[in-house]
Amino acid sequence: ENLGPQEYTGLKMEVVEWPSELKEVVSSKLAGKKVFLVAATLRPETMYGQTNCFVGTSIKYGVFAAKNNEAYVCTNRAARNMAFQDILAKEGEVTQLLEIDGSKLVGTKIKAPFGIVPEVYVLPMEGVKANKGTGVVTSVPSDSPDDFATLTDLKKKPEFYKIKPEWCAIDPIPVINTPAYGDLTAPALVKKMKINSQKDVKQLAEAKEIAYKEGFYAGTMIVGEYKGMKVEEAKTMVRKAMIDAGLAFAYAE
Ligand code: A2H
Repeated sequence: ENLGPQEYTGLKMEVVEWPSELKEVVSSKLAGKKVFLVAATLRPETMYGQTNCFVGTSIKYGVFAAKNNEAYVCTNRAARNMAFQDILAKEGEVTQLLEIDGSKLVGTKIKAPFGIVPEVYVLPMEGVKANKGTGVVTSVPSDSPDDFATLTDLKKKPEFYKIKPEWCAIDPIPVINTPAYGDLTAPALVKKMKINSQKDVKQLAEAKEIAYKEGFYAGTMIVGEYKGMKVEEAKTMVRKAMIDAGLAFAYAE
């Protein structure tokens, strides 16, 4: 579907607290490392509105050695791509310190770089693809219909999804105003298009397209350092600020 390479922003979400089930193995295998879940995003300017992060519960993730005693959680496939972009510890080499099932990552508390809510939780999403980006998706329900539909599902049935209600307690945060849909573009579109859940993949694909175009070409930032600026201009500036702060890196595939 994409011609040419996709230029993502790899967002570094530092682990603040592991789920109790992982604490022992992490303290023996990752001792002394700063560990980050790395989310691949095309919308760095929306990161003020992160409410959680998504992983696929049947996807296998690895923890890979990076530079400066850091380690990154992502798919093995993404780690290989990163190694050849000299993002990991040694150019061209992949060192996996630990393997973790996606289901076990759920409930991890992480930092949300540039987020108005500074710490969020890892939650399950059905549509996360193992063969795209890093397999980790940061969730911005204000501007991503997929994220909003999934978060709404989780809020309705936390027991079914085996999550604690407090992990999905944050509501969408206004970040961008669009003339057509107001301050919460994705929730407005999901409502208008009568999308009921993350399983409505066809309508969600359409909503995603509309939200993306509307946000990018007609959106205005309503929070953060670039408040008042057009999204089209703010996008590269937010991205650069994140990279300069060591909270993100360029990642292509
Ligand atoms: B975007 P493209 Cl606010 N599986 O980030 C499923 N979705 C994935 C993924 C994976 N493995 N890896 C990344 N993504 C999501 C923010 C966002 C995104 C907003 C609005 C739209 C949007 C917050 N989620 O994407 O197929 C990530 O979600 C719509 C274009 O490579 C990433 O950007 O074009 C986007 O899909 C990459 O999609």
